[in-house]
Amino acid sequence: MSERLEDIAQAMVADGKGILAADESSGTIKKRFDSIGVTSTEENRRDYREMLFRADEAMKSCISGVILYDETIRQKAVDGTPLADLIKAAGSIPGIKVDAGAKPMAGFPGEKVTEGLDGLRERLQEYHKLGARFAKWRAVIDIAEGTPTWGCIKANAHALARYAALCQENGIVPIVEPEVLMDGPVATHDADRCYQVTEWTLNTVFDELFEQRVLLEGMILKPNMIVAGKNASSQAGAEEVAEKTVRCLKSCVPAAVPGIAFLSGGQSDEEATQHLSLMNELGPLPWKLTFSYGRALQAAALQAWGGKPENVAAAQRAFTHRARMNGLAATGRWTAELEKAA
Ligand code: 5MM
Repeated sequence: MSERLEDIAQAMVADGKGILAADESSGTIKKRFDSIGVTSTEENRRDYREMLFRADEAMKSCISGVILYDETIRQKAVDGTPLADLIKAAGSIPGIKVDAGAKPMAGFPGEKVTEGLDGLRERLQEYHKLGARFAKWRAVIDIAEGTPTWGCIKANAHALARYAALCQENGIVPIVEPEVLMDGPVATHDADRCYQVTEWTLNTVFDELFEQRVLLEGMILKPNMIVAGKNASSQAGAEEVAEKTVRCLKSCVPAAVPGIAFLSGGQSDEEATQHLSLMNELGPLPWKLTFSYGRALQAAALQAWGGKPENVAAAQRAFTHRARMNGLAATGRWTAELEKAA
């Protein structure tokens, strides 16, 4: 495979393919495992992720890349094959989460700034040797009374740009993820407020990317969709979400960016798929629109697996189904009938 940033970025958003976000940090994967009554041991985490990466049909046809956590990129499958090699063998690209998490921001009560720039150059060099060709850094912007503030948006956008520049220096495509939360502690805002905050955030992020000399052709944007908060009294319909998201992105994201791969953020599996498909139906668009889902790709598989080896085939079927539906959505060809037929 070509090592050019532009080529890697294009491969990450190849037609009908998207990204599997399997980079849950230890705390998050524990929560996921708690929900199915499975203890979060290193072996269980390995078994679960190996099950996903060995789902051949899904991986080969629909998954262009997998975002891994530090532990996972170093882990070996039961037969001794490095998990990163399983991903490569399926024709998919291993990626790595490199941020150190969103931490309370000093002087900004209730807001967070993502840390992890110290020593990042050296970590990226090591991850490159371990097979990673793209990375991910997630900034978290919460909407509540009086927040977000300019100080918080600016600090997060600056860190994202510094991270992206370091990635590119080391031959790694940065996924730039500024997530405006739909499921924060309050989350009663409507879709228009989400639009306003997302527009503000994206414009700030692209200003900072320009200032840090980030090559837009060699990056992928991972944004939220324009949706109401999960506790809002009224939720936007699917067409409205698609129309507002595309309008917001068109006004903020330069056409030089090869692709936009959404997070699911707490939407149901089917909503995340339907929204993506509807957006692609609004084309032609200046960039590819695809998925980089965590929960919306894994929830059904996690339930089906339940930590039992005898459920591996059923869990792989559940994952393959979601991957196929999202692969169709990435080209605007998903329908509710196809969902049911399967
Ligand atoms: C898979 O979850 C990722 C890591 O989260 P933590 O660092 O909090 O453990 C997360 O960044 C994820 O990649 C994105 O939010 C997309 O996942 P969803 O579930 O929102 O589609």
